[in-house]
Amino acid sequence: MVTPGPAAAVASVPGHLLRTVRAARRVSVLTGAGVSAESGIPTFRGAGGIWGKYDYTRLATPAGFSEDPRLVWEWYRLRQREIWKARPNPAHDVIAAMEMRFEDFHVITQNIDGMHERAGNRKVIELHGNIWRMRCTRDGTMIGIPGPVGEIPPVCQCGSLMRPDVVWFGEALSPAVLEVASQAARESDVMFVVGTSAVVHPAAALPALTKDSGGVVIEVNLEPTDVSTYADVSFFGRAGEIMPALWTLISSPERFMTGHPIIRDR
Ligand code: BJW
Repeated sequence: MVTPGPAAAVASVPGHLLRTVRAARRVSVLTGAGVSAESGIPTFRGAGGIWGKYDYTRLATPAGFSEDPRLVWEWYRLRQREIWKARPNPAHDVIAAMEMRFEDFHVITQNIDGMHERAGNRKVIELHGNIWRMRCTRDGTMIGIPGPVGEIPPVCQCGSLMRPDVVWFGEALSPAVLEVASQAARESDVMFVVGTSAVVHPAAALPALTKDSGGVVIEVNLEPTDVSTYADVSFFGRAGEIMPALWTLISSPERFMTGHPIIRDR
């Protein structure tokens, strides 16, 4: 069987959706671990995923941190080293280019790796924090981390333990951050949902806000997710291939497309 390449796959996008995306003013992209997979940063679930190898209750919960802060920091230092070596991939690059093209654009990411910023995005809403920040467990003092941490566990000037500035299971997301993300989702003419299993809430509910407000949802993932049940279109393939192919289609001048089968209405 011949599998269609990414260009052929995106060429099946209905003409009216393509026109909607081209005319869109307010666009958002919700990303998950899959967008960074081709940069060599592991995803959480599925084959080779982090949670298949590590116990999240010990590493990504407040109770796990209280129990063994050194272990948790060892794990974050390991991931910092991995992320430090990684480079943004073509999917990150396209998402950075989108910010230049659309008037009102937001990246809403569940990732803590800072790769969107490294690719050039400036309007990034980080739902689950950032691995390159830590905060004091006593007074909340925030400190940027310029590279993988050395001594662990890091300690604040006040003598208290520092923790990674990320959101663990059972912890509330920042209400302000969640409100900005929800508003962006509700106001988006188009939301792209890239590389997320869409199982972790409240992030997983954001695409439905776009859909319920009359916006278009376009999904890019290796496999179907809950979002696929209501997305206007889902592309199944690698984000680093599908996103550039989609971007070529979206940014090609309409006049070259006249009469082309890809803008035919279905
Ligand atoms: C590709 C690809 C390629 C691969 N190209 N695609 C029951 C119902 C609803 C909610 C709950 C519930 N039980 C418990 C909850 C709450 C819980 C939750 O949602 N749990 C679910 C698992 C059921 N949520 C929380 O606890 C949240 N907080 C909360 O609800 O607070 C309430 C509260 C209110 C008031 C007071 C107190 C509390 C917090 C969630 C925090 C999540 N944290 C983590 C760790 C962050 C830090 C860190 O990274 O170290 O966030 S867990 C992990 O999952 C990480 C991710 O951001 C998050 C989402 O994962 P993501 O990004 O979707 O990755 P994967 O691996 O799941 O999927 C990758 C996808 O990419 C796959 O689909 C692949 O196919 C695809 N892919 N390669 C394209 N090349």
